[in-house]
Amino acid sequence: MKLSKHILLAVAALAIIVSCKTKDEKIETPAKPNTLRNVYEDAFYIGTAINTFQIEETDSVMAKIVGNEFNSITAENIMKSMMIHPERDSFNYELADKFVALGEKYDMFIHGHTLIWHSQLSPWFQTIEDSLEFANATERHVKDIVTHYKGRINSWDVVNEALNEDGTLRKSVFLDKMGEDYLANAFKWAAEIDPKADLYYNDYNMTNADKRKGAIRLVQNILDKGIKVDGIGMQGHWHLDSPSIEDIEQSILDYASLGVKVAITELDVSVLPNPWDLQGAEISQNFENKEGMNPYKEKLPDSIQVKLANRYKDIFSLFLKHKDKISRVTFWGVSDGQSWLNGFPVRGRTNYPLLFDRELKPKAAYDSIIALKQRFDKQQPVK
Ligand code: 9MR
Repeated sequence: MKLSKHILLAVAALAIIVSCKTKDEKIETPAKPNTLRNVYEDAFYIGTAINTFQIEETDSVMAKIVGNEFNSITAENIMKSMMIHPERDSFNYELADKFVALGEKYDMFIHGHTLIWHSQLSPWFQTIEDSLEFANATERHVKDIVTHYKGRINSWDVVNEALNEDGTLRKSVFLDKMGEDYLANAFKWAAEIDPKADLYYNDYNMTNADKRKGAIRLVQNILDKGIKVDGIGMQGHWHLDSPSIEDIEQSILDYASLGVKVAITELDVSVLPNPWDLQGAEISQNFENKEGMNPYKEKLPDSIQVKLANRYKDIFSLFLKHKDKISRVTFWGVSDGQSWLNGFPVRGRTNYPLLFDRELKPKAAYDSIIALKQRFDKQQPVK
């Protein structure tokens, strides 16, 4: 009698344990919401560029979008030399520290933009006459910043936009003072400090044949010196009809053939007229706002919304096709209201280049790339 009571108790306890376990298992594996970062998790990082108000999470809706939708961040402006190293002898890490902390809070891949760039350059660089002194100050610039974030920033744009459109080296204070060596040295200095961080060369118009050849030469020269370059960043400031998918594909293949990763680092698609056929992101170019240049002041017509969604779908189909070569796709901002393309190459326009609208609602372009990946997953053979 006593024994059977014990057996009964044991069976009951076991039943409770088993039922709890089943419950726990169910709790442990809730379906992940279909956000960009979740849906593309097994393909490549999905990133966004963020500014101060996003870093400080002042808008709760925006903060939710950044945290839920993206698993990589780039600072749109606050890590440029002018901001982070304003005086020769003083660095200003306050905002950049908050940027990195935000990325850590959301378990993100954190990208540093940018160590060496001729634009938004801290004025003190231009005041150094002596070449050796300039090289030493530049070395300190690179090394101090990389040291500060060692082990916390996952990849760096070591050099940004060093090329002209014909593939030759852009005239800049760095080229002027240090010669071509500034390129290899910048990569060498960064690698010496944080060998685990991925080091990128980043530029716009990387689909143009001459510039592409120039970029390949530039990176190959550094690799030939035994200095590491981990990746090439194609910025991706594109338009509804250009560049062609074929040119984008050829560029991805050409860059990957160097044995480096390819990242799409600043993706946006302008929907506005581009009468000068201007490509890229040369910010010294700015034109007057002439009649007809700002056709969608109030609202984007449905027909263009659909065109944009299809363009994004085509671009992402290509990225998925080459996902083995692509490390990260980063949008240059979260919402249309934030985009630099409202001011370039014509000031004061209303552009619609991103995935979230001015009210922070996901656009048709957002739905199209989510649906694309879901279809893609269904077609993949189950391993
Ligand atoms: O989006 C950035 C914009 O807010 C700044 O005013 C501009 C100033 O240089 O830089 C923009 O970002 C650029 C990036 O740092 C490098 N590639 C081109 C981007 C668009 O100009």
